[in-house]
Amino acid sequence: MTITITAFERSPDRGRGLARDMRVRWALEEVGEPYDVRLVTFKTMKEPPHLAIQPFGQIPTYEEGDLALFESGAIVLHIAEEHTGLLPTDTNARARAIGWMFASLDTVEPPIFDRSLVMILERDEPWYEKRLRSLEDTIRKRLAALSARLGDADWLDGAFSAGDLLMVTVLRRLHGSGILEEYPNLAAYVARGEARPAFKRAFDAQRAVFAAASAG
Ligand code: GTB
Repeated sequence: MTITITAFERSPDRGRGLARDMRVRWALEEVGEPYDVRLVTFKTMKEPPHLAIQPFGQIPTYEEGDLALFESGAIVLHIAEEHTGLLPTDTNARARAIGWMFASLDTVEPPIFDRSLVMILERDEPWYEKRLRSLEDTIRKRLAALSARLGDADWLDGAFSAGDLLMVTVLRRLHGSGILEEYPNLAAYVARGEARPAFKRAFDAQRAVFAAASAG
């Protein structure tokens, strides 16, 4: 059955692969599943056909036969559960890998995402500098803990898993901030993720969408 995901017709990240369809593309590439992409605009994503699949009017979504899913974490988990390669088979190791998926989305991503938002939306507000500093303090706390846990390992818990896939997509959002480089093992971890052939295929595919939109 054909898998169809949704992505921005013209991503505000200008092809840097920071929007959340990137993690779904990457997961599909890791397990070798082909997929189609339905591109949506900021207008069409708030209209009834898209809202029927994604109640908050966001991307990404995932459709396959009778199944329609939203929330990038749930989509990546579904892909990982349906295929081999993104979750260990051992029950305890699998539970730990899923734990890392939640950690990336619940514990590490919120201050990183808020920092980006504040930098776009609150730059002219009187509280801007203080709020930015506070978010960056929180980010550093999270990265220091993550860095200590990763140590010299390649991945967070044994073999590369969906937990690493999500964590790398979250940390990539810090590119250009200088913060990631304060933790050399995390910078190397992100580079290791980005060097995976599946990541490169996913990245090129989303960048081609932006290039086509810019040419048109
Ligand atoms: N929790 C949901 C999930 O994980 O699927 C969140 C989905 C979400 O935030 N989607 C965003 C969206 O559709 C795109 S990815 N926003 C439109 C809207 O809410 O109206 C977030 C994103 C957007 C832009 C950049 N960027 O420009 O760098 C990066 C990430």
